[in-house]
Amino acid sequence: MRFLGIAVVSSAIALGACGGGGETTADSAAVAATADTATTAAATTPAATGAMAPITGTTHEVKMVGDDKGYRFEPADITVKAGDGIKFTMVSGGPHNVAFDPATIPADVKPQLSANMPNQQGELSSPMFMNAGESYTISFANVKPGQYPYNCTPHLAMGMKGTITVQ
Ligand SMILES: [Cu+2]
Repeated sequence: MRFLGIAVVSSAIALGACGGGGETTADSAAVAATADTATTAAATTPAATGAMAPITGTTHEVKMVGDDKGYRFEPADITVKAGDGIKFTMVSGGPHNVAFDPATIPADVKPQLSANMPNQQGELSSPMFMNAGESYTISFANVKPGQYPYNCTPHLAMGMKGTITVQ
């Protein structure tokens, strides 16, 4: 168990260093973790989020709406720049969520996107939101440029979906 613990700590630090753009190698991070054990990890690594990359740019807003015109994200299609985030706010007609179909997300994008989605209820799926005013923010920091389709699981069949383009 002792060896397992050290391995987890050092990989978390190595990922953090990559996310920050640092040049720290996995080897030197492992040495640092071994030398200074758990205190370093506790001070620098958020619990259970691993390599989550915080928003450094603009936070865009998308509404989750269900009314007599149908179920939708407003706007459904949105373009963000590197470091931006999107705040999804529940307006009406829930439950709504924000879900990416894992089959549509490239393998080299999944780990960072997943790390940037707190409280997932399934792979790349946010919790359900029932009450107006609830919101869920996803950082797209360190998510590779590309087009990522997403949807609301309960209303997918009703066309509640969109595309997030990361530049
Ligand atoms: Cu919905």
